[in-house]
Amino acid sequence: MGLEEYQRKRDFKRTSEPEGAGAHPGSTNLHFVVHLHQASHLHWDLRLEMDGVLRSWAVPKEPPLEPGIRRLAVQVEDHPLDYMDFQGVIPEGEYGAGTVEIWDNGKYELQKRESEKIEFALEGGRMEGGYVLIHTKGKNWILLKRKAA
Ligand SMILES: [Mn+2]
Repeated sequence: MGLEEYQRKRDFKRTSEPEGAGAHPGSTNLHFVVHLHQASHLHWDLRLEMDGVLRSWAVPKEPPLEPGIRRLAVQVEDHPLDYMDFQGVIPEGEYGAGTVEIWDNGKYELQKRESEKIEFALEGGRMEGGYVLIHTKGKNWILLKRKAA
Protein backbone atom coordinates (compact mmCIF):
# COMPACT_ATOMS: atom_id res chain seq x y z
CA MET A 1 0.00 0.00 0.00
CA GLY A 2 1.07 3.56 -0.48
CA LEU A 3 4.67 4.21 -1.39
CA GLU A 4 6.21 1.81 1.10
CA GLU A 5 7.70 -0.54 -1.44
CA TYR A 6 9.05 2.37 -3.46
CA GLN A 7 10.65 3.86 -0.37
CA ARG A 8 11.95 0.59 1.02
CA LYS A 9 13.96 0.00 -2.14
CA ARG A 10 15.71 3.36 -2.02
CA ASP A 11 18.18 5.14 0.21
CA PHE A 12 17.15 8.76 -0.04
CA LYS A 13 20.44 9.89 1.45
CA ARG A 14 22.05 8.57 -1.75
CA THR A 15 19.49 9.00 -4.49
CA SER A 16 18.02 12.32 -5.59
CA GLU A 17 14.72 10.67 -6.44
CA PRO A 18 11.75 12.13 -4.56
CA GLU A 19 10.95 10.43 -1.30
CA GLY A 20 7.23 11.09 -1.49
CA ALA A 21 5.17 13.51 0.54
CA GLY A 22 5.00 13.36 4.28
CA ALA A 23 6.59 9.99 4.71
CA HIS A 24 9.18 10.41 7.39
CA PRO A 25 9.10 10.83 11.17
CA GLY A 26 9.20 14.46 12.20
CA SER A 27 6.80 15.55 9.46
CA THR A 28 4.38 18.03 10.94
CA ASN A 29 2.45 19.47 8.02
CA LEU A 30 0.22 16.44 7.81
CA HIS A 31 -3.51 16.10 8.28
CA PHE A 32 -5.85 13.47 9.61
CA VAL A 33 -9.56 12.90 9.58
CA VAL A 34 -11.88 10.59 11.47
CA HIS A 35 -15.10 9.82 9.66
CA LEU A 36 -18.14 8.54 11.49
CA HIS A 37 -19.55 6.02 9.05
CA GLN A 38 -23.06 4.73 9.57
CA ALA A 39 -22.90 1.76 7.21
CA SER A 40 -24.24 -1.73 7.88
CA HIS A 41 -22.37 -1.34 11.17
CA LEU A 42 -21.54 2.00 12.75
CA HIS A 43 -17.79 2.55 12.82
CA TRP A 44 -15.16 5.25 12.83
CA ASP A 45 -12.62 5.53 10.00
CA LEU A 46 -9.26 6.93 11.09
CA ARG A 47 -7.30 8.29 8.14
CA LEU A 48 -3.74 9.60 8.34
CA GLU A 49 -2.07 11.48 5.50
CA MET A 50 1.00 9.48 4.54
CA ASP A 51 2.91 9.10 1.28
CA GLY A 52 0.38 11.21 -0.60
CA VAL A 53 -2.57 9.03 0.36
CA LEU A 54 -4.80 8.58 3.39
CA ARG A 55 -3.83 5.40 5.17
CA SER A 56 -7.06 4.20 6.71
CA TRP A 57 -8.28 2.05 9.59
CA ALA A 58 -11.86 1.15 10.47
CA VAL A 59 -12.42 1.37 14.22
CA PRO A 60 -15.58 -0.47 15.36
CA LYS A 61 -15.84 1.39 18.69
CA GLU A 62 -15.36 5.07 19.47
CA PRO A 63 -11.65 5.94 19.26
CA PRO A 64 -9.98 6.44 22.66
CA LEU A 65 -10.04 9.98 24.02
CA GLU A 66 -8.18 8.99 27.19
CA PRO A 67 -5.21 6.68 27.82
CA GLY A 68 -5.96 3.14 28.95
CA ILE A 69 -8.52 2.25 26.28
CA ARG A 70 -7.54 -0.20 23.53
CA ARG A 71 -9.43 -0.19 20.29
CA LEU A 72 -9.25 -2.62 17.43
CA ALA A 73 -8.39 -0.77 14.21
CA VAL A 74 -8.69 -2.78 11.01
CA GLN A 75 -6.59 -1.45 8.16
CA VAL A 76 -8.59 -0.84 5.01
CA GLU A 77 -7.60 0.38 1.59
CA ASP A 78 -5.74 3.66 1.17
CA HIS A 79 -8.02 6.53 0.26
CA PRO A 80 -7.17 9.56 -1.90
CA LEU A 81 -6.23 12.79 -0.14
CA ASP A 82 -9.44 14.40 -1.43
CA TYR A 83 -11.37 12.07 0.81
CA MET A 84 -10.24 14.22 3.76
CA ASP A 85 -13.14 16.61 3.16
CA PHE A 86 -15.77 14.08 2.13
CA GLN A 87 -19.10 13.98 3.90
CA GLY A 88 -22.33 12.70 2.50
CA VAL A 89 -24.49 9.75 1.74
CA ILE A 90 -23.16 6.72 -0.13
CA PRO A 91 -26.15 5.33 -2.01
CA GLU A 92 -27.66 1.97 -1.23
CA GLY A 93 -26.06 -0.79 -3.23
CA GLU A 94 -22.70 0.99 -3.34
CA TYR A 95 -19.66 -0.04 -1.31
CA GLY A 96 -19.95 1.37 2.21
CA ALA A 97 -23.55 2.49 1.67
CA GLY A 98 -24.67 4.84 4.41
CA THR A 99 -23.83 8.23 5.81
CA VAL A 100 -20.34 9.58 6.30
CA GLU A 101 -19.64 12.59 8.46
CA ILE A 102 -16.46 14.17 9.73
CA TRP A 103 -16.17 13.32 13.44
CA ASP A 104 -12.77 14.91 13.95
CA ASN A 105 -9.92 16.33 11.89
CA GLY A 106 -6.85 18.50 12.12
CA LYS A 107 -3.11 18.41 11.77
CA TYR A 108 -0.90 15.70 13.11
CA GLU A 109 2.77 14.96 13.62
CA LEU A 110 4.24 11.64 12.55
CA GLN A 111 6.62 10.74 15.36
CA LYS A 112 7.71 7.17 14.76
CA ARG A 113 7.10 4.94 11.82
CA GLU A 114 7.97 1.25 11.89
CA SER A 115 6.35 -1.62 10.05
CA GLU A 116 4.58 -2.75 13.23
CA LYS A 117 4.18 0.55 15.05
CA ILE A 118 3.18 4.10 14.18
CA GLU A 119 3.37 6.86 16.78
CA PHE A 120 1.73 10.18 16.10
CA ALA A 121 0.38 13.27 17.83
CA LEU A 122 -3.03 14.56 16.82
CA GLU A 123 -4.26 18.14 16.98
CA GLY A 124 -7.96 17.49 16.58
CA GLY A 125 -11.01 18.83 18.30
CA ARG A 126 -11.72 15.53 20.05
CA MET A 127 -8.56 13.50 19.60
CA GLU A 128 -5.65 15.49 20.95
CA GLY A 129 -2.19 14.33 21.97
CA GLY A 130 -0.10 11.23 21.47
CA TYR A 131 -1.48 8.06 19.92
CA VAL A 132 0.00 4.79 18.78
CA LEU A 133 -1.09 2.15 16.31
CA ILE A 134 0.40 -1.29 16.96
CA HIS A 135 0.14 -4.00 14.35
CA THR A 136 -1.06 -7.33 15.72
CA LYS A 137 -2.02 -9.73 12.94
CA GLY A 138 -3.09 -9.46 9.32
CA LYS A 139 -5.05 -6.24 8.90
CA ASN A 140 -5.54 -5.85 12.65
CA TRP A 141 -3.95 -3.08 14.63
CA ILE A 142 -4.57 -1.74 18.13
CA LEU A 143 -5.20 1.98 18.59
CA LEU A 144 -4.18 3.50 21.92
CA LYS A 145 -3.92 6.98 23.32
CA ARG A 146 -0.54 7.45 24.96
CA LYS A 147 -0.12 8.91 28.43
CA ALA A 148 1.09 12.50 28.34
CA ALA A 149 4.86 12.58 28.81
MN1 LIG B 1 -15.96 3.04 6.59
